[in-house]
Amino acid sequence: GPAPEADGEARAWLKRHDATFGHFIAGKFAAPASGKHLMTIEPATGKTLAKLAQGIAADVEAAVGAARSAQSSWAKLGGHGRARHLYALARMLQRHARLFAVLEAIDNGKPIRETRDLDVPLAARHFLYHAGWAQLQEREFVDHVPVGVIGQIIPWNFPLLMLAWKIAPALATGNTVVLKPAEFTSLTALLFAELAAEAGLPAGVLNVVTGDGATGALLVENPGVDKIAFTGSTEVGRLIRQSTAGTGKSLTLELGGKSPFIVFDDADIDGAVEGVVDAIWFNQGQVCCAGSRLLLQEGIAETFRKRLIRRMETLRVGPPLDKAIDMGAVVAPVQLERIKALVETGVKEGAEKYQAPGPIPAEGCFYPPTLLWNVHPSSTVAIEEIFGPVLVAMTFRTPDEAVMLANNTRYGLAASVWSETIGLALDIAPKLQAGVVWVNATNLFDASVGFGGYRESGFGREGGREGLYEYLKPKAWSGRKARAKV
Ligand code: TXE
Repeated sequence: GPAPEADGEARAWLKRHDATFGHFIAGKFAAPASGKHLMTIEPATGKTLAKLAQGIAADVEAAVGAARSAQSSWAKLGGHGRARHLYALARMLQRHARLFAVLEAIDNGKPIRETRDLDVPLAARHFLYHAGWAQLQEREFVDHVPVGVIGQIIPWNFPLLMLAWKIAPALATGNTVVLKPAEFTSLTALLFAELAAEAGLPAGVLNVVTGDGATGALLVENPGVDKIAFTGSTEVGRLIRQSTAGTGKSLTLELGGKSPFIVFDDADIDGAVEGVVDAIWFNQGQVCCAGSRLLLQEGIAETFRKRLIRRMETLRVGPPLDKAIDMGAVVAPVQLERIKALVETGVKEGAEKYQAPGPIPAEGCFYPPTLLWNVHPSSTVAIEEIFGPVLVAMTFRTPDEAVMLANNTRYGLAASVWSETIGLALDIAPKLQAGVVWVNATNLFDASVGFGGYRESGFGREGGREGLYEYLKPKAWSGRKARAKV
């Protein structure tokens, strides 16, 4: 197969920083106020990768202060001025695409093929798209003003891409940002902040404070923050909603999911099998909108099971920098244990377990592609988000039953419908309670399409025109004609 991607440049960057990082505040690295660090590991090997600063209140205050000082001049720069910076950020990502792709793969455990072909180019595209909006702002968003200082908390499944989803619309509309990346995967955010400063982004416009959930909570509570934008677990989303409820802060939440993947008897079965591979084994299944519940119409269930298992036999699990693998490592030991425990529960509750038979590296956080068959709709694995490479399957008889099963969840992020009868697909799609419905497709994203959930998957949209409104406040103007002086 192809040679593994060389990691020299990424290792050299780590070495240049002695693999020890401060926060990034007001345009430069700042030593943590506590002097305390947390370790981040390389999930594929279990080895320590870097020391990250553990942010305490003083760090958060410094970062929020820097963002506050920078905000009015950033807003006054105007749409065209900010667009120039967003274009520069996109070009910076493109210029260092390989370094970002390799560092992301090492830090997160995901395959280099995905970081190279998806995470990094989609992040760049997000900046390009929002540069376009920045140029249109004064005409398209008349009577709107920036929200101000935005606290953004992101998860570990798409560290760089979630950074782009968060900061591009915020900066485009004249806000400044304090970003708290996930403790497992903060390195590409630190690299981004460093290179953004080199690319001329004014100091204080983007600040990065690292640390665990306690640091995130400090950012949420900081009175200098005007809005919180969060992507992560539903549990933490609920906490953040509670703690911002009594304040003037605005909030958007992008939370968990348990998205249905519905296949009707008349579907293109091979196409749908490939769809499943993408829906649940892309990014080791650590995808908020993963098609994690397979709903099969009874007539094709057995054929589908056989073809899916045959396809699973071809999936390769291995080190992230190996270009021939389909799946890398999950992000951390705690997630691996969580996945294992949920699969055990599924089996105890009556599911049949199939796992891809291919070899798995002995060290590191690897877990095979897994199918739980004959899952009862009320069993734990049919309800809980597993957030790993585990698909649960169940069957239905009629379209009405499919809709009922699909909507039988507290979530509502995405849904996928497979049928060669367009009338059937178009009848089902509007009945599904989800922020996006894909027909004969899955995982289609674009910077121009607002992404977000229904119900406990959260509220607010990222991307598209609607995503920009999340970072703007309407401001009505009215009055009387000034009295003429005589
Ligand atoms: O998420 P957390 P975890 C789901 C998924 C996963 C589970 C646990 O099911 O298995 O959550 O993952 C910060 N105040 N998703 O525990 O804790 C935290 O530091 C403020 C789905 O890693 O939600 C990190 O930066 N911030 C999801 C971010 O929140 C807090 C992606 C997300 O971590 C905080 C991630 C607090 N009290 C997990 N506690 C998706 N929908 O994409 C933690 N954080």
